Amino acid sequence: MKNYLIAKSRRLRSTPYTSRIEKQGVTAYTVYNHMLLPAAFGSLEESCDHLKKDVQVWDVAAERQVEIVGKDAAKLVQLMTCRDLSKSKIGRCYYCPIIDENGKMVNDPVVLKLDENRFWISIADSDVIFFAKGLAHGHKFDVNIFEPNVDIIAVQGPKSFALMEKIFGKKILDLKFFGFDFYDFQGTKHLIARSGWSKQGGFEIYVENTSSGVELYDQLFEKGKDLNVKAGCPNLIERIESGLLSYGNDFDNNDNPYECGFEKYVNIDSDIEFLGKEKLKEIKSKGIERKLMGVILDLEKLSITKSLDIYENEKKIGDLRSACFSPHFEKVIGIAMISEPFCKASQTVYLNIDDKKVSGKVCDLPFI
Ligand code: THG
Repeated sequence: MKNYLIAKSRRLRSTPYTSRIEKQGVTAYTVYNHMLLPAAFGSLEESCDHLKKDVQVWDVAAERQVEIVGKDAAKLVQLMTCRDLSKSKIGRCYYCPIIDENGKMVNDPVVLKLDENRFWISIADSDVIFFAKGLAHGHKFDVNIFEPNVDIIAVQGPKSFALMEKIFGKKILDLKFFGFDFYDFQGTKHLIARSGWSKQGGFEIYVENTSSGVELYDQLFEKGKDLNVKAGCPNLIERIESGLLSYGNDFDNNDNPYECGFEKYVNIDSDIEFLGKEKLKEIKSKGIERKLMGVILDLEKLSITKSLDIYENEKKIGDLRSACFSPHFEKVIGIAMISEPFCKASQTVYLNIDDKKVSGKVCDLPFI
């Protein structure tokens, strides 16, 4: 397949770090929340290896924030998610499915509780801000909703702890998974969370002061030389192996949270009010007819630009939504929506790829 350039414009927003990652050798972009998101720095396999061994700095400014502030902020955030936030604490992050009135997925953000009446919703690739504004207007909520100037730098990989300690001191190591706090860099406070879209450990720096943020970006590379720091980005191989799901790729507004494996974030039995609650109760009592599963294919190369049909004998039983070659498994692995009763580990399946019959097996997520 031929590759094409992406035409840049104001609508396709750059980030404060774009000029830096371009000097550092970004080789592919994707578009996420109407913004450039780096997708590769050369070989995905080499970057995956490096991410598992050392430390990478990622420009993930495209993980945009929707700020909700005001008297009814907590009510609005709770209305949008099926996860019970009634006992949520300031200084914590919460992975929250956002659900519409039909019980279908709208987004799967990380929600940060900044204050009792102030939240950031760190969104995946869909326009949550308009959903939030519509709901707030319809319910006559007293809230202010906007996209703040926040551009996240992620520091990911096993050596991220050593690198962050060099810059912010020992106390950064006290941060618990999905906790956040404020840390000083040359006189500027930055919100830092222990989180990130990899399972290799790390931090996310929510940069509000852009000029301090770009200084910090450069410092991470300066101080990380002996740790073999490299520029990177969310890695397709690592995230599929780890079972980190991607809105728009693995699931979208046609899927419900049970089908996506999000049941532990669905609290239909608590007395909180949220959109789609009755629908989700109905779905749960009927039981789901399909589920996101892993698949391992007898194939050494596959890149996906649309769903691919999955068969068992002559019957279509699902669709493959993401895939990559995994050096760990020495096969193509992928994430697929598979129908009952075929969504069980070791079910054999096949796909037609380039007019060839390719066989594979269903497995549980995560792969690793
Ligand atoms: N970080 C921030 N914002 C984001 C993402 C991120 N917005 C877009 C996208 N990623 C949202 N999707 C996810 C998906 C998974 C996780 C975070 C964001 C994640 N999951 C952990 C897991 O599955 O193990 C922990 C979930 C939990 O608390 O149980 O980290 O990456 N800022």
